[in-house]
Amino acid sequence: MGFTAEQEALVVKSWDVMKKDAAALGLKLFLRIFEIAPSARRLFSFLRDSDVPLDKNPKLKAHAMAVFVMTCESAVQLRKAGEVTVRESTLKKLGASHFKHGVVDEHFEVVRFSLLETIKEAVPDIWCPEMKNAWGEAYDQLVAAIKEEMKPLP
Ligand code: HEM
Ligand code: ISQ
Repeated sequence: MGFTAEQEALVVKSWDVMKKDAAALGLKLFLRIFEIAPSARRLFSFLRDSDVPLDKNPKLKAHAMAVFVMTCESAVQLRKAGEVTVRESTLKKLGASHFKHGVVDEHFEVVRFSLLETIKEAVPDIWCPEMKNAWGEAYDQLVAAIKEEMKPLP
């Protein structure tokens, strides 16, 4: 199925509303993930090596933002190019680092579910099945591109 201009607009519109609350959203996303998969916490070095509470962790927001921003960008590219065109070197790096940190299929599912729930709570007034599909599809295609590169860097 191709990605339409309407789907792109749904993703971009909701991200525009959400980004001013980026810090709170990022925290919510992490909390949701660890509620479902507590063991995933150990994967993140900046959480593992730190005793400060999650909401005080300086790196947490930036990391959570990467997932929102890259999924949103993926939606824009899918509409324009019909495929995820994150720079080749970036995808290789993402694939290699997620491979190295021990990320597996189940983790991608937990993050997908958590991401969609977080967005739903952030934009309840405009949330609809089409919006859920658009974010879900953009995420799936981005993940597929990352998974293709999930091997050690040469
Ligand atoms: C690191 C994006 C899915 C766990 C990162 C980084 C980015 C990123 C940009 C930092 C740069 C790097 O280390 O390569 C994404 C995107 C995802 C995704 C766009 C899906 C669309 C996941 C999933 C997990 C995960 C499903 C597992 C729960 C990690 C870990 C790191 C990381 C453990 C390293 C953190 C550290 O520095 O210790 N991710 N990620 N990621 N990601 Fe993801
Ligand atoms: C995946 N990779 C890096 C950071 C993340 C933050 C929140 C949810 C998923 C993530």
